[in-house]
This record gives sequence, C-alpha cells and structure tokens, in this order.
Amino acid sequence: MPSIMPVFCYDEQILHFFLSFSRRMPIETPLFRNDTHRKIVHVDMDAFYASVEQRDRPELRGRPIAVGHADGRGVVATASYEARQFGVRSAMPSSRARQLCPDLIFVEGRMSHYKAVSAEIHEIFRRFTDVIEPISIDEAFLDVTENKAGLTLGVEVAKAIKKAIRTELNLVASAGVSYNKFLAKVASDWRKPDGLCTIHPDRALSFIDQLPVEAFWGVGPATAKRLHELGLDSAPKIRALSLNELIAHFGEMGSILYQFSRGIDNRSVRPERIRKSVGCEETFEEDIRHRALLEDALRRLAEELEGRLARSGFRGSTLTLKIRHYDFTTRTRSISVGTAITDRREILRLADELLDGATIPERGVRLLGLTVSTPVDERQPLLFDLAALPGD
Ligand code: DCP
Ligand code: CA
Ligand code: CA
Repeated sequence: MPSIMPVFCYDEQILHFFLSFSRRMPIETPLFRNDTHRKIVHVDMDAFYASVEQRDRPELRGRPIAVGHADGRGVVATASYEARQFGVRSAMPSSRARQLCPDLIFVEGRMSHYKAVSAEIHEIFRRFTDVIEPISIDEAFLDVTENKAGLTLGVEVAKAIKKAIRTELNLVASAGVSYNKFLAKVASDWRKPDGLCTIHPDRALSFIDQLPVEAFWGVGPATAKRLHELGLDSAPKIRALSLNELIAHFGEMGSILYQFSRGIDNRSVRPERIRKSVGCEETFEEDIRHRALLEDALRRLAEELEGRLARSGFRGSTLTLKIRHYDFTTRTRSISVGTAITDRREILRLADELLDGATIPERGVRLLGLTVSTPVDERQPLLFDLAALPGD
C-alpha cells in the first residue's frame, strides 16, 4: 500500500507568500538583502473563543472549558488554558477531550460574536497603524515602523495594544515584535499566554538557532520530515547548505529556508488582502489508483479544511475538488450549496459526490485538493476590509 504524506496545505496567504517569494527573489542572486529597519508586531489572542466565553460568562472563569459540540461526533475548536493542562487541544474529538478531562465544560461556539470581538480588536489596532494584515480571526501583523502614537520602539506599541485589549475588552493577547513577519510570528508564540517577546536584529540568529525546524513558518509536516531525513534539524545545519542545494531538495521552499535560517524575511505587511477562498491539498508519495485510498485522503483534507475555515473565519458556499493526475493533468470539479460550508462531514459528503463524477486515470492520482470559495457572509469580507480602510 503506498504511504501518503501531506506535502503542504495552503491557504491564500501562504500561497501568496510562496508566489511573492518566487517573483521577487531571483534565485541566481546569492545574497538576499536583510531589511532590519522595520518594526513589525504580530498579535495573537490567547485561547480566543474560550477566553471570550469565560469573559462573558463569569461562572466559566478558572474552569476547564472547551468550545465545540459535546456530542460524540463533535470536535474541540479550542480549549481554555485550564483544560489544556489536561491535554485538551484544538481539533481533538470531544469524546477524547472528555476522557482526558472529565470535568470539562463544553460551550457552543458563537461565530458571529467572535467576529464582532475581532472587529473590536482591529479598532484598537487602527489607533496605532492602518498597515494591518489579518491572518485569521484572532491574529494580525502590524507594521508600526511609522505609527500614529509616535512611539519609537515596536515593543512600546505592542505593550500599548496588549494593555488596551486587556482594559477595554477584558481579553488577553500575546505579541511578538521584530524586524520581519517570520520572527514577529515566532516571537508572539514564544511566551504564550500573555506573552510579549522582542527579537532584535543582533539576537535573531541566536534565537533562530535554538528553534526546532517545525517552528519555521510555512514548514509543514512533510517538509519537516524531509529536513529531518537530511539531518537538517536546526538553522545552523540549514545554513551550511548552499542556496542551490536547498532548492534542489526543496524547490521554492529551499529559497525560503535559506532566508529564514539567516533571519531574512522581506515580505511586507499587506493590508489590502481580502480572502476569497480557503483550501488545502495533499500530494501523495506515490500515485494512488484505489478509490478507497482517495477517500481516506479526502477524509484528512476535510478535517484540515474544517480547521482552516474556522481559524480564518471565512464562510463560503462552493466546494471545489482538485485532482491532479500522474501526468500533472489537473481537473477541478465544483459544487455550490446555498449556505456556508463549515462542517467536515458536509465537506466530505460533497467531496465524495465530486469524486464520484470524476475520472480516475488508470495510472493514478498525484494530488487531491479541496477549496471553499464564494463568500456568503457579508460581515466576513467587511471585517477584513475594515483593516484596510484608513482611519475608519
Ligand atoms: N479554531 C478552530 N479550530 C481549530 C483551530 C482554531 O475553530 N482547529 C478557532 C478557535 C480558536 C481560534 O480559531 O480560539 C484561534 O485559533 P488559535 O490557533 O490562535 O488558537 P487559540 O487562540 O484558541 O489558542 P492560543 O492561545 O494557543 O493562540
Ligand atoms: Ca490565538
Ligand atoms: Ca491564531
């Protein structure tokens, strides 16, 4: 039986980031400029849905709670830090979560409420800058090189934002500050919850050198596996390879690894992006001929897509199945339903229907992908739009 491994799952921003790298960085240029003058802040809310519920319902404070359906087939969207002590995690089946933490309290999610809270958080961001790039419902990059408060240090802006979120919204955020997005993102995760971490240019390499390669942004399970197979389990070892060697092993990702391992990430904070789709895909180690194995892959993709949809807050009513044949011929088939597609069971049902109508070549399928598009909820694009509107 062929083994299957996900190569990479994308959503628009990750895809964009790959594409922008390939366009902007000619690979024959051996030296990449390292832009260290910017001040980038990455803000990510702590246990976002669970914290909103604990804020709004005092009886839940200090208790282990999970946001999600309690029933046998439900999954945990997120858990309070009290519940995480028992090992309860996002995307875990609710039944498993209850085994780990018998006193776990399940709370039904309120998506539109979380979006409204997210919009309030963005209002705070906009007091400091209009250069805001939302990454998901609870996190964003801010370029505060120039900021409306006239603060000199990025860390001062981060502190002021955290304080405003705490005092005005009664919620806790973690923030990372550095001269680029990659490092700011890693930094915000560093001392979560209630974290605040700054990575200065002169400390970047020593910081990166202690990271597991999995912490590199954009490195998914398959790239991580390949890195480990090659003995490249840390940034110094990646730096020992030439750009050409890295590209030979990893394609475009090689160029990103080359730069990230040197603390370089010159992508700008892009405020104008409005998400139009969310998707993921899986490339198989060997081409798949058997329908049952394709169905297994769809099941994994449906689960991944459900999580991505939830994290992004994107709501769309069209599901597209992408099938790439052994010879790279690529076909897509779509189905539209009147309402937002959010649930993995619905995704899987629709995907199976699309697969039923597709031709599976004798010599097998190389890749399957699932994407949700056609936004249905007017509030969602608006939420991300707002971040792009100066001053409002
Ligand atoms: N989410 C979801 N399903 C997932 C992952 C996340 O519905 N598989 C939702 C619930 C989270 C929110 O998205 O509250 C933000 O996701 P994060 O990954 O930022 O996780 P949290 O904010 O919950 O926790 P942390 O403190 O680790 O950031
Ligand atoms: Ca979060
Ligand atoms: Ca997040």
